[in-house]
Amino acid sequence: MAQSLEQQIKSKAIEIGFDACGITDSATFDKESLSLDNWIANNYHANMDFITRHRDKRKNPHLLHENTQSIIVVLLNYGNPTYFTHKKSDYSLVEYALGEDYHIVLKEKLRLLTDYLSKIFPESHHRCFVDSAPIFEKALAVKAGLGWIGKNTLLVTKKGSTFFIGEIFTDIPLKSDSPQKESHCGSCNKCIEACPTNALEKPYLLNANQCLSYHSIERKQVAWETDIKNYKSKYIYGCDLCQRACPYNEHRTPNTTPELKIKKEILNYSNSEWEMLSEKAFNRIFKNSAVKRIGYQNFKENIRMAKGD
Ligand code: B12
Repeated sequence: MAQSLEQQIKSKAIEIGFDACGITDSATFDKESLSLDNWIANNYHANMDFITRHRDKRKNPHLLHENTQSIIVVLLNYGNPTYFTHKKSDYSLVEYALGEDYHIVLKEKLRLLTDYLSKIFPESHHRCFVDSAPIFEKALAVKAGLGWIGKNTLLVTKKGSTFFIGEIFTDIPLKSDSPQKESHCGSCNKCIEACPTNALEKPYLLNANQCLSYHSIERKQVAWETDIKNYKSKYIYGCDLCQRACPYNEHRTPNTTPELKIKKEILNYSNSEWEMLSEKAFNRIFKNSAVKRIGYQNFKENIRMAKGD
C-alpha cells in the first residue's frame, strides 16, 4: 500500500537523522498562554526578559508564520549516557552541550526536510525553529503525539527526555497526529527530590530563580547571586539532575548524530585543566558549541563556583 503524505514526511525525517516526527495543527495555545502569564506574574522567569515578549506570537502560531496550516515537530536524541563513567574530571557539562551547537545541527536537518517539502509542493512556504522563537515547543511536541510533559516540566518519552525539539511551520495542510493525552510519571517524584535547590516547587512547576541551569547559563552578570551560592554542584554548565533522576532516562540510548558526539577535551580534561582554562582554549574547545554563548568569564566563574572557592 502506498504511504500517505504524512508517512512519507515522517520517513524522510527519520532518514535525515531525526529520532521522531509528529504532525499537529496551528490552533492557538490558550491554556498554555494562561499558565505562562501566571508563571511570569509570579516572577518565576527570573531575568529571562525574552520570555515576557511576543506572547501574542507564542499564543498564536499564525502570527509567527502567516498561513501556517500544519506544524511538523521533530525530536533529536542528544543522549551521551557514557559521559559520566568515562570523563576524567569531577566537573560536568550537561549532556546537550557535549558536542556542537544544537541550534545549528537541528536547523541544518530541518532545512533538508523543508527542501523535501518544497520538491513535493513547489509553491509551499515553511519556517524552521529550534529554541530561538516564542513557541510552546514542549506543548507542540505533546500535541504531535511525541511524549508528555513530565513533573520536571520537560518533554518526556518512554525513551527518556534527552531530546531536542525542533519544528517546521508550513502552509501545507496535513493530517494531525493524536496528542499524547496522559502523563506517564505516575506517583514518581524522583526529579523533584533530586533538585538540590527545590527549583521544582511542585510537579510541573519550575522556579527559574532557584534553577542551577538558569543560573549557570542564563544569568546576565558574571557573579552568581548570593542566595544560590550555597548550593554546591559539580556542573560547570547547565544542570541535568532532574533529568538524570528520571527512570525513563535510565535506558536512554547514545545519540547517533556525529556532531553531537563528545568533544575530546570535554571527556579528557582533568579538574586542574578546567580550573586553569585559558580564554584561547575556551574559544577553541567551544568554537561551534552552545557553551560559547555564555562567554569565557561566566564559564570561568561557573568553574570557580563548582570548585567551591
Ligand atoms: C526558558 C527555557 C528554559 C529556562 C526555564 C525552564 C522552563 N521549565 O521553563 C531554563 C534556563 C531554566 C531552562 C533550563 C533547561 N532547558 Co530550556 N528552554 C526554555 C525555553 C526557551 C522556553 C520554555 C518555556 O516556555 N518556559 C515557560 C514556562 C511557563 O513553561 P513550562 O515550565 O514549560 O510551563 C508549562 C508547563 O508547566 C505547563 N503546566 C503548568 N502546570 C501544569 C500542570 C500539569 C498537570 C501539566 C501536565 C502541565 C502544566 O504549562 C506551562 C505552559 O506550557 C524552551 C524552548 C521553547 N521555546 O519552548 C527551552 C527548552 C524547554 N529547554 C530545553 C532544555 C534541554 C533545558 C535543560 C534540560 C538544559 C540543561 N540541561 O541545563 C534545562 C532543564 C530545566 C527544566 N527542568 O526545565 C529543551 C527541552 C527539551 C525537552 N525534552 O523537553 C527546550 C524545549 C529547548 C529545545 N528546543 O529543545 N530552559
